[in-house]
Amino acid sequence: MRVALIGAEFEENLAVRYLRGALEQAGHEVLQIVFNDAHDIEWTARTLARTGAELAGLSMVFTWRAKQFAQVAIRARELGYAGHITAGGHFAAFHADQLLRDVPAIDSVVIGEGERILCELASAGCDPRGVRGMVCRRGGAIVRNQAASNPPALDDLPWPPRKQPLDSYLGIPITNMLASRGCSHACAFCSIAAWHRMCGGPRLRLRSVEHVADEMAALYARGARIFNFHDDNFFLDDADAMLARAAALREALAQRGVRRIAFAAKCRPDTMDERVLRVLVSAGLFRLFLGIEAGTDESLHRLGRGQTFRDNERALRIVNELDIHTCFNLLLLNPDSTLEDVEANVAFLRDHPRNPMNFCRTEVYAGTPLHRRLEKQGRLLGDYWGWDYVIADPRAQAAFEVITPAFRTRNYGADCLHHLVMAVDYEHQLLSHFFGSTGALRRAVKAFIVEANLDTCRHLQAIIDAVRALPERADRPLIAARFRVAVEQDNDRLSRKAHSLLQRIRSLAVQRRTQPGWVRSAAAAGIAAALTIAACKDQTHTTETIAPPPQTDGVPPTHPAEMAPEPSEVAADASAPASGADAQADASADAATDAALDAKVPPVPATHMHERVPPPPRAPKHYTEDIPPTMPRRTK
Ligand code: B12
Ligand code: SF4
Repeated sequence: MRVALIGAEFEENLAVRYLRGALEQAGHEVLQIVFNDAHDIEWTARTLARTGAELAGLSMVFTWRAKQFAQVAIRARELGYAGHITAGGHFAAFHADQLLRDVPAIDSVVIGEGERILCELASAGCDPRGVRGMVCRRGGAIVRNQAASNPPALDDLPWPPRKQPLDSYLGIPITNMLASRGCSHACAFCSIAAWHRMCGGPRLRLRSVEHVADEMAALYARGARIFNFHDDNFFLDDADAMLARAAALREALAQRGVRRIAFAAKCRPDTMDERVLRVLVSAGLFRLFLGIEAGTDESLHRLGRGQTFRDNERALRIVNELDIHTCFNLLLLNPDSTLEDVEANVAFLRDHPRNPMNFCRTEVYAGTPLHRRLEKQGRLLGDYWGWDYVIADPRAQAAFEVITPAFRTRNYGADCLHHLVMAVDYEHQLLSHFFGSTGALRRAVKAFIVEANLDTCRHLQAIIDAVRALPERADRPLIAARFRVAVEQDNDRLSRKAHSLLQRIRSLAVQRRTQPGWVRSAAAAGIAAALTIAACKDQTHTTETIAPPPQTDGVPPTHPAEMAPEPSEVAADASAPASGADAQADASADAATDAALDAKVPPVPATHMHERVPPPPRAPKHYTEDIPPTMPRRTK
């Protein structure tokens, strides 16, 4: 059967690719349609309508994009698509009844991991009635079939097909992996814990070390040298068991001839163990996404994180001592934040400025304890396409209404400043790992991270101070717009620095790769072949993006960002903060930067460098090896 799978693909979408692997193994022909942007609804629907696929699967994982996927289904029907449309992924599964009630274009919904269920649906000729794990319409009613369990043995699943050719950074091919599914924790805001509760079965399933190493070795043979692990928590709670698993992985990779690689993983601060990290670093670990989430015990408790402020401090100290590129996100605002707590979180950021970070408000996802609590308290606003809420403390709510629009271009979108900061540190770490950096470049990179973070703290503190002094009925959109002017001025200045650093990093990488001595040692380390394979590939982003808060259709508050005047409208306003004080603020930021660096950043032996070679080309916005948005290949 011909099956079309429609999903986002910002890196390699492992959800879609695992499904594709299972369907292809069962003998089906799969067309993967990449749908990354609301502007592509029409193109995606047309492409689907032209495929002639008997079965179409929508990967509705992200809540904030769910409506766009529904629109694709509706538009494809208008264009005459007559195949069976099923939807899967977190959003679809949590809202199966609502989707089937409200979107007639969708025929059925899959609850749970879809490999087996989708194959059964295809073998049943797209008749969902006898397929476990499906919800569908029958007569006028919505019927929920018997539940299906998630695949218990991950080693039995076929490997997901990867991009051809692989993406690359600094010319080094990168791919994405999973060594486990699920998570043994249960944070109040998290979809993952809720998802595994809904799907049943064990909360955490591990692949065997041998199976992971086999897949990595196969990808290594294809040229992959950077492995991005998407496990929700790569580390086990039992540190001794994790130590054994880490050592076994290192050993298994060595036995399979996997030499110089770099891999990235996610980690909770309280499951971090220095012994484990040392083993993993020796196997190639170079990057961690650390679940800091909040900078005070009060917030951590409210978020149900089960970790403390001390765990966060300890974890940051260890990763920085081991020189692992580590970034984190802070849920700066949550439904019960007080202004004092927001300020304490900003103080945490100010005290820990060495790692790239971003921050946002805690969003509410279906099935989570947070969702249940707000629902019980009658505080949920909006609808299931994107829940909203008002923070209980009006001053914290006021801070949110000012911070979100003021930081829109600093926090959101692939090219925002905080992602640029992550990209600078990420690429520099890769440079150091594979080619070697220089002392001067390293110092410039680390100083830049501190400068950008302290600049963020300075603006946040200014907003908190302003909010504290505001009368209750103050015009928040206007105040937000004034702060936005100030933040965006600094965005421009810092973005220029970021791009200049990226240029230096990329130039040095290109230069090192072509130096005769380096080529010899790269050949010895097994990197040269990978670089040859990647020679003409673009880069994609590795940063952890954050989605903006939902734009509520229903009850207030109207989203402040929508109401904020453009910066140009208020730029001339003499009372706008910071513009006159820029030089002074910069000087104090510089002084703080220097102090933080002097105190903490270890020196690196200097080697020689040159900076003349142009950087590699930047990534196109869309990509798939099957159907790029601008060039539909297959028609009926
Ligand atoms: C990798 C990843 C990303 C990558 C994107 C990868 C891509 N798609 O290209 C990046 C880093 C870019 C990213 C970004 C974001 N992410 Co993210 N991300 C993940 C992560 C860690 C792994 C996804 C994955 O590969 N899973 C492995 C596969 C095998 O599992 P799966 O996705 O569940 O897929 C199975 C089932 O869901 C089902 N299924 C899925 N689709 C379909 C379709 C059909 C037809 C069927 C039948 C079945 C089916 O079958 C699949 C195979 O078993 C998940 C967490 C997680 N564990 O899933 C979060 C997660 C998906 N992300 C999440 C979020 C919130 C975001 C952000 C909004 C960040 C933020 N905090 O603001 C951004 C938004 C991105 C964007 N611009 O749209 C949330 C989604 C919550 C929600 N309900 O909306 C998750 C669940 C994390 C969480 N803790 O809550 N993310
Ligand atoms: S540790 Fe991470 S994946 Fe696990 S429940 Fe908490 S937020 Fe979710």
